[in-house]
Amino acid sequence: MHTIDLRSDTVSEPTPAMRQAMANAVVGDDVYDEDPTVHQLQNDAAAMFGKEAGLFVTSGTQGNLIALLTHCERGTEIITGDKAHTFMYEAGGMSSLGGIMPHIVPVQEDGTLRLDDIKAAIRGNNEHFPRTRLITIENTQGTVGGVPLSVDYTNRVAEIAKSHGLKFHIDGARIFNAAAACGVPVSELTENADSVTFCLSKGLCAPVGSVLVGSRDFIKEARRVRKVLGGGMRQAGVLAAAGLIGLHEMSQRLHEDHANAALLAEGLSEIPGVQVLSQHTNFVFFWLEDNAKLAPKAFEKAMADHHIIMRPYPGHERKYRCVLHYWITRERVEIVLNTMKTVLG
Ligand code: TLP
Repeated sequence: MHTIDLRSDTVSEPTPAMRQAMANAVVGDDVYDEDPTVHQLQNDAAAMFGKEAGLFVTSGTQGNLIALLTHCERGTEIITGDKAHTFMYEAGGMSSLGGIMPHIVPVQEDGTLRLDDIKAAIRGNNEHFPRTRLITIENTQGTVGGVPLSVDYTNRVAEIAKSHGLKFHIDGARIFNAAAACGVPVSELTENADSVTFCLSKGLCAPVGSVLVGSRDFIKEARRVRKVLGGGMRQAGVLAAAGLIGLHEMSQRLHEDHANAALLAEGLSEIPGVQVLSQHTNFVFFWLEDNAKLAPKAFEKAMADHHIIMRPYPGHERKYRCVLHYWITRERVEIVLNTMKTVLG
């Protein structure tokens, strides 16, 4: 990658090893359930997450939607964060396609939903109310800054779900970042969840795809829902081959991205007109102050002239999100900092 694109880790491109594996992938028709590379990815993911089965899906959005549609009937309700990706950035799919109502509770600055808020949102048995079916959390929590949620917190939410007969889904788009930050295997963060979606195409660098994991029965049904959504893929082993490298190799190096994020945050804090708001895992948020030498659009243009792409967070003109990934090396972080010093100095 020639430009330094800090908008998201979704822009990360496949590594040379991935391209090689894709070229050599053994494939079959996965709608016939005959693609050995997809099988391997699904089985390896399930094993790593401590679940019985996995399903290769096209995206994180599709994985979350399939999970919700599989767990919940029409007219039921799920409890989710008011800043959760499922609520804010999935185009209302759970409602338009599944007839599912989101019951939102506030996401706290530390990325959690208050346990009391979750309990209070669970509907009682009253014919006027929709029925609560599921609780979902997001780990890492993106909108508040890529904050990792702990094993202890996750287990507490799981306990609430279990004691009320509810399903528990984790949007683990970046759960390997959470695992790296918490210093635990990913299975510890997912042990008590009924289902988890995680993305191969963000920090793990695969070009396409996510995996949904859960029980054998759940995945069997989820496979049908994926078909309904037009998500059955044919020789998907070409994509799964890259995913396998993401799962086994790239998942083990995310602490490097976290260190680079810390380096970026530290450097940004010394630049005039820049206020660092937070740094967690591979996310850095900063504020371009009113007294900065350039206004947002001019700043973005000046950076783009140096082949560096930065964008404010949707709906926040001066709040920028930088997301670190494999292609943003330490040297590139230094280039970003030096360029910003020149542009804003
Ligand atoms: N997030 C994207 C944008 O959609 C905001 C990003 O650049 O961060 N869950 C979480 C927590 C996510 O951050 C995302 C993508 C998804 C699910 C959806 O994944 P995709 O893009 O594969 O559908």
